[in-house]
Amino acid sequence: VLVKQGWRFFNSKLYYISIEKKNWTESREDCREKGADLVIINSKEEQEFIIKQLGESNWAWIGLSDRDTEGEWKWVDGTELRSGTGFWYKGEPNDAGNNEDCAEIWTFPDKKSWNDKPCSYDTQWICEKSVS
Ligand code: 2F8
Ligand code: CA
Repeated sequence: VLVKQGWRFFNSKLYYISIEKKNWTESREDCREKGADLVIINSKEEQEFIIKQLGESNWAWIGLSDRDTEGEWKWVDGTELRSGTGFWYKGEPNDAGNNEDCAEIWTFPDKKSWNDKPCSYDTQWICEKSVS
């Protein structure tokens, strides 16, 4: 389900939900042009807020990838996601086809969690920035 494109406010941060679709790198560039970056998800509350904004049965890029070192998931601010943490769907990240280095968030009724996907797929995305 598509939502209205634009900024929303949550816990002192602004979140941009795209309706357009771009690959992970171009999505990130769009965020940076907006003075933001792809979203970093630090809590269950933030995860749930984002899921609500995206609407059901949707998916979007988040600011997490293991492009530098396979299996080492890193946020766009350079911090590492400790292995065994985060909100991965069961069996994910599976690096399907040895080609899945970018993370998306799923909002399917039975799968509200993260998946790794080829970075080249055109996908909606979510930016986050501080309120200044
Ligand atoms: O079953 C999980 C699997 O589903 C898809 O592959 C069939 C996803 N690929 C894309 O969305 C491109 C995989 O990333 C996912 O692991
Ligand atoms: Ca996957």
